[in-house]
Amino acid sequence: MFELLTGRIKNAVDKLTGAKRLSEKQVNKALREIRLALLEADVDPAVVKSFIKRLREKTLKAEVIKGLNPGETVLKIVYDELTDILGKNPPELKKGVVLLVGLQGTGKTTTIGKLANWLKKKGHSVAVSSTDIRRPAAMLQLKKLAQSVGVKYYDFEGYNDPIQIAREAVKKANEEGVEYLLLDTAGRLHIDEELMEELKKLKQEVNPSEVIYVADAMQGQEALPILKEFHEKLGLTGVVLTKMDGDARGGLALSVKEAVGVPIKFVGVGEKLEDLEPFYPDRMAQRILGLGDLQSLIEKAQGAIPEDEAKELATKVLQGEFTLEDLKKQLEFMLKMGPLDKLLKMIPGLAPYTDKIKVDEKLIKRKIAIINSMTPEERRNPNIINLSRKRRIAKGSGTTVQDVNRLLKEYKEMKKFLKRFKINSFGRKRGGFPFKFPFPF
Ligand SMILES: Nc1nc2c(ncn2[C@@H]2O[C@H](COP(=O)(O)OP(=O)(O)O)[C@@H](O)[C@H]2O)c(=O)[nH]1
Ligand SMILES: [Mg+2]
Repeated sequence: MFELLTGRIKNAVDKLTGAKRLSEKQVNKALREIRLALLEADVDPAVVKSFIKRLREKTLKAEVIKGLNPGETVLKIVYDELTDILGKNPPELKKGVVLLVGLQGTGKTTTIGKLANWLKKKGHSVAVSSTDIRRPAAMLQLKKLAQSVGVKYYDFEGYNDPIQIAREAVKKANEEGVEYLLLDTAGRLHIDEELMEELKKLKQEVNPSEVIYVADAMQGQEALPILKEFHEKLGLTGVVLTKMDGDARGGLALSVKEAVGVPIKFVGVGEKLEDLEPFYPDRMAQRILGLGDLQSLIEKAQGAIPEDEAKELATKVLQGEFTLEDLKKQLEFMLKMGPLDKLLKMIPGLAPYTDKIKVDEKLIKRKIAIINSMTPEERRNPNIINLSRKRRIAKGSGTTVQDVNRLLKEYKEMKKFLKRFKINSFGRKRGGFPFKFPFPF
């Protein structure tokens, strides 16, 4: 979502490289480009204005930082300022009743499912309930989500008073001692008085620890005035930006904190339960500047692959003993980490190139199926696989002999590549990318 911005900012500061000192003329030129890039990324114009103003003041005052060139110096300043407008503090949810509010269809119910999942994984006790009496289907939607996450769902089917539901849900949560009660609310297509009154009363009733506004990133700047109104009436404590996986330009993410004064706490990046990321301003700033987001990547990797297994795999790779069994593990690991293109964007330096890397999960699944259809002996030593075995394997995995051949060829190439890698010593940069992707996507 920030690809365009990433490329443009980098371009602007790259031009500063080579100069010994930051001249006003040069700085102005770079800032002009950054300003345009931000506007094109749909950042709120008022936010852009104050951002550029601060950048100019800081940049002109700045001495070139020791060890950095002028371009890098400015990049560092841009990074600090970006972190600032993105909100500074890491996200957290205070224990208690968390009220989710927003317009219809922005992703409130889905986000409750995702948040419940996130909190549960962190070891918290969670219950969810819905005050959305306007659409019975909405209650059922939340009930199903709660079931798949495995958290308590307080059922108030047939009730027709949101306030009463909220009161009883809070009472139940207190009795059962749950740490978080996530409360869903009804939305509307537009702001209307009736909804605002209902939400105000709800807030009074439950005395929430958090009032979270769920905004659809695809709405762009149009979301800002609505957000402001919700904030004035309800006193929001945070924002979740959903649908950041779509083609939203990211401008809203950069505008919310500065324009409304409420921090973004999470972003939704897909329809599945796992598609929620805590919003870390510093990491987001790194990502926007194309510096990658290593921390998020590491956290994801740690969740997806047990540490022992990761070490074992790394050792094998280093020793050049990379079997088809290991390839399978790696493919499974990729699936668990979620959509690969999202992941690749987090790798430093790769962000501007990820559009060119096509990722096909179906293909990965097919490859896993092929390896699954081999005997353990064949996985250790694929040379023994003859044509008749290839036919069996293809049949067993629902693929063709060509697919099997392709996988074996790719495996051989990977192995060759890894051997070379080993000789060149792990991690040493040889110009360009520190590594190439020999993987089959
Ligand atoms: N692609 C994508 N879709 C989302 C995301 N969050 C929610 N949705 C979809 O948006 C639609 C509306 O979501 P819902 O939770 O019912 O919205 P609500 O009316 O605010 O409760 C559903 O089809 C969701 O699957 C997201 O982060 N990414
Ligand atoms: Mg809903």
